[in-house]
Amino acid sequence: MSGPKVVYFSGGVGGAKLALGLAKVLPPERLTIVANTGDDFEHLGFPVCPDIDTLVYTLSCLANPQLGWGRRDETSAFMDTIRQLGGPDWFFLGDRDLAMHAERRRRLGEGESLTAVTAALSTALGVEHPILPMTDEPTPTIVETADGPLPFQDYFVRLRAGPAVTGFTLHGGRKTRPSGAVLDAIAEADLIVIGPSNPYISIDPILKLDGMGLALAQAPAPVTVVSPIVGGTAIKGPTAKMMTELGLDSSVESVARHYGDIADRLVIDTADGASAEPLRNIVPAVSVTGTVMRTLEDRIALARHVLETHG
Ligand code: FO1
Repeated sequence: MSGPKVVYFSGGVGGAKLALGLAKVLPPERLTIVANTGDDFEHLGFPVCPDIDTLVYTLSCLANPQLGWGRRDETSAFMDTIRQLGGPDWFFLGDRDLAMHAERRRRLGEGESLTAVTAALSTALGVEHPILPMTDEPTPTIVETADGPLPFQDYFVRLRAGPAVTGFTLHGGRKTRPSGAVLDAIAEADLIVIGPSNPYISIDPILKLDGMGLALAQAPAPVTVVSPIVGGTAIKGPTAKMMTELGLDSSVESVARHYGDIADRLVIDTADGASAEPLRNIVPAVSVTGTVMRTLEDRIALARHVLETHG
């Protein structure tokens, strides 16, 4: 069985777990992964693309299993030396990871698109499934907070997602188009899956690209959303905290309302099973399964559930 043609929208660590599960059950020609690039930034002169790299390292089995981001067996000579020289050390760039950014810098400098660079680097590391940046244009997410606007990584890493969030300025406030490769993949898909990533900072940057709403509306594929909220909280990251700060309940109902216009199906965790019935007033279909992915088997089981409940 080759399965449906799936396009999967993903942020970083949480999204990458299900990406790996899907990659284990679908061949490369049946799965296209679209990565958020709103977290990307220039640091120490290098173009850093955290969600792309988290997906690449996860699918190549090179990811740091404790952190979920960065590489396993990493060393820190570069960062130690930056610190010694009085440079910024709040954002960790491991020695092996640094090579990724340096090679990306070289290729971008030669005029290659981010899509082409990502394909080359992921293939070189043994990844067979296509990972597409959502766009080739710069799309910085700015987090609006009670302390003022903050570039994404300043908010997320330097300030440890501490300041209270009041909103987001996506794509640097500019109209930004999805790449042609992303639009082609969506038009050809049998199923679009939105991963259990943060809806505001990981998925909205993809969904709110200029022309994405039309592309999804015109695509024949239904949209399945996997809830990032389990039992009122997020497994990882500040999703639940953000919901509260934005005046929302941190609940599967808020997830359903957030995606209400585009979701055909919502997958929720067994911990939220009692909410399934009322949620059907917000999204047409709701399915219940274990969504917490601790092991590779969990990831594969969730991927199979997402694919089996399709159609
Ligand atoms: N997250 C951290 O919490 N601290 C870091 O120093 C850090 C460095 C880093 C370097 C490369 C990379 O690809 C990711 C990195 N991340 C780090 C993760 C990243 O900031 C976030 O997890 C994502 O942007 C959110 O999806």
